[in-house]
Amino acid sequence: MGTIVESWTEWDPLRHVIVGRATDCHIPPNEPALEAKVPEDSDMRGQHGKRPQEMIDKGNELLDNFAAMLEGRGIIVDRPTPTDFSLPVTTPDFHTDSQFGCMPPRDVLLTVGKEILEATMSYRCRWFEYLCYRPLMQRYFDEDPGFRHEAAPKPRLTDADYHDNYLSEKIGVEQRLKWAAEKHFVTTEEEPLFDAADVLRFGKDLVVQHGFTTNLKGIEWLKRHFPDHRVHTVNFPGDPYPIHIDATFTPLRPGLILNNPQRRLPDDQRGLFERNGWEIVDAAQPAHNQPPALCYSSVWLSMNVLALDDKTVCVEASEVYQADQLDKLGFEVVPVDLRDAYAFGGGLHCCTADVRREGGLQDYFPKQ
Ligand code: DAV
Repeated sequence: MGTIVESWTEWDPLRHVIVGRATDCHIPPNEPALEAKVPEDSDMRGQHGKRPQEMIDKGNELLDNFAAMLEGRGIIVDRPTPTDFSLPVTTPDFHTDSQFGCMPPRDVLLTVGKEILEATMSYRCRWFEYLCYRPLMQRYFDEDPGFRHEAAPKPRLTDADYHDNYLSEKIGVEQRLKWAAEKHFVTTEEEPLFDAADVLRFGKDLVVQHGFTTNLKGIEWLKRHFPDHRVHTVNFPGDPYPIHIDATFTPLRPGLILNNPQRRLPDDQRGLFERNGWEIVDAAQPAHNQPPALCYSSVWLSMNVLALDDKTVCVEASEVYQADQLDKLGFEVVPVDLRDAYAFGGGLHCCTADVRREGGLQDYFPKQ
């Protein structure tokens, strides 16, 4: 049987998925979006170039094992085709000396129903990342007459896209938290920008994080692009480096969301969930005090879980507190060894993108 593209939620039964690769992953040279995101005390500051081959090999081994486990459960798994990430990106508007990688398809590809939408992205080093997925998109297009392949307008990413006052490594966490609370993020409103990983799918409702990688114009673009959906803007003031919603707010099944206790959804944004009887619970503490070496993400990848259906969740194997919490909430927990692949772009949710989940379009928030 050929491919069918269709997925409306984060938790319906997973049947077909893309799992990323660590191959050729680079630490990109500095650029405005990265200057703002790489934590001030990170070991990545001042470094760039291809990551050590033995770390890449280890990352690929873990990603391959994860893919094989999913296949063992009857899920179809596809993989991207890495391009040469040592190549620069040059457009009429900007130049950067190298690219990034293709470990986190979740950042680039947004599956909504029968559509897969390539996000604009906001990092110059990630401008061409969609190319790694084009062989798959072409095949899905050939195999599934209902598949809608879409791409958001490529952004220009000139200096006008970034606020100057974020371009310093000495801002300090206090100032960052103040800015986050004021919704002053590194990206300006010059043009629509969004990463796919800032969007969560709840049937007829899409919940989108406004932060470093997605601006209000990007959210407005999504509203116009998905006129049959209700698009809700959220933000999480407790996060000094707000990129991607998937280590902050994690829906697990209808009625239940895990929320990062350091990045709680503000009270005035809870109405939609409360009116419709959804529970938002604090996620368990991460098992680690530090992210692994040369990693962009925080320790909260602990809650970057992948739901295989509304009763079964993949959790990183060392995240014992998160696993225990999910067990107590009634889930079957599938432990997956992935920590040594985090540095290539994130956790279990990041390194996957939905092609098909069973189930049709439903309204989980009838009381708007
Ligand atoms: O907490 O560092 C990571 C999100 C990756 N998609 C964090 C956010």
